[in-house]
Amino acid sequence: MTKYQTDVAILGGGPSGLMLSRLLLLEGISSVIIERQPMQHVLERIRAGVLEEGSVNLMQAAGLGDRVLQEGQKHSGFRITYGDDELRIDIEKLTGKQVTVYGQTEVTKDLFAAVSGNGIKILESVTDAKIHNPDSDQIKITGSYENKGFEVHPTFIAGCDGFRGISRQAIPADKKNEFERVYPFGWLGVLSETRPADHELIYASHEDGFSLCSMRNECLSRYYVQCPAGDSVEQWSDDRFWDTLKRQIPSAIANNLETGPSLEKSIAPLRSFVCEPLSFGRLFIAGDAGHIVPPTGAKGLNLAFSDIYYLSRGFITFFKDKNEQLLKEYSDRALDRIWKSERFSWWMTSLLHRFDNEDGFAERMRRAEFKYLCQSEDYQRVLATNYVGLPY
Ligand code: RFL
Ligand code: PHB
Repeated sequence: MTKYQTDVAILGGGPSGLMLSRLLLLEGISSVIIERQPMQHVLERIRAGVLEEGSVNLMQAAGLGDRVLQEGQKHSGFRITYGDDELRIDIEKLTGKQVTVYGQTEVTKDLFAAVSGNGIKILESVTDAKIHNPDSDQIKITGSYENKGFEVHPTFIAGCDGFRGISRQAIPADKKNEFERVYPFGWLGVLSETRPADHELIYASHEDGFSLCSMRNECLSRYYVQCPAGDSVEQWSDDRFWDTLKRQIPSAIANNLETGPSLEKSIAPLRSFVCEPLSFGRLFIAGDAGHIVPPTGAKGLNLAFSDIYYLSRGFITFFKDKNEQLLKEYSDRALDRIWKSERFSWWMTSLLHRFDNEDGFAERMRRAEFKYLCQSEDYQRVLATNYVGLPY
């Protein structure tokens, strides 16, 4: 049995856990990261692509601004299309801000490089992790690492273990409320070594379903099409994927689309979910462990980072100033921002996707909303303000 003593035990080595560990490290606060997967797997997972200014600022505060500022693409707008009609949302003109296209794989790579080998112990490929006594000072995590039992004895636990992790389950049922919407569709994502459809993102609404044209760099594209919940990637040959995408984006863009073999293909189910509160005793949960948004608004990773900002401030004032106030306020502060992003992601999803068994009324509402957006700069500004990220 190996025993570790630390200030904060961090469950999960995804972007939330790594960012927290890094911010604490800079303040001389120790942490141990406990991750179920091999870190190589975590580093290769292809997910988010769009960073809010607040997330880039947090990368800079973590001393990791160089690469994201150099290699990230600054975008000052994106397009929404409805059939062959299109509207460009000029986010820079409307808000004075831009977003940065920089893949989650790159974010994770930067964070991992800053954390590993800098005195942070990362227990990877851990099995059977368990949280004990979260509401007492006997709090600990046990599990198995490299076929040997371990115990981590921290002052606090940060549950950054994603939607399917164990930390949210450690909050007793009568001490939490969970709110959920499961959508009847998912996103089929494809990464391909092709020139992106455009230099900006295109969110395409079509009567057959939603599509998104995104990118990672000038020769690497990321595309998504709406697919029924429960579909598997085996049902989606590359040809079927490209045919669907081309049908659902404006014909002028489809006619010039460069296609090629998929480097990666995966299906993500779409869900809205929030757990209240985000803390129990000495356990604090953050990122996807506490909430999920559908990816339509590009908010998941950005919300995870704003949680980590609030939580890191809480731990730092506790360990530096012996002041627990910010930790006590963590859940309320984080939830206030989370619910606004939940609202925005749900709204974007409803506007752009097609649901099962819809009647003509739903489509008319969607069309009216698109037309109103086209005509009202005020409405566009509301969209743009949420897209670039609410302040924290
Ligand atoms: P993660 O990334 O799920 O990491 C959690 C980690 O915890 C580990 N774990 C455990 N470790 C120990 N013990 C256990 N029992 C454990 N159980 C789980 C897991 O192995 C994992 O390594 O959560 P985190 O760190 O909170 O980060 C959240 C983000 O990954 C997520 O919100 C985003 O990817 C969401 N997202 C997007 N967010 C954006 O801000 N902008 C986007 O453009 C965007 N696009 C997306 C997305 C998510 C997508 N999918 C696949 C869901 C596009 C897609 C398609
Ligand atoms: C992505 O590039 O993966 C991406 C971009 C925007 C979104 C979601 C995903 O809203």
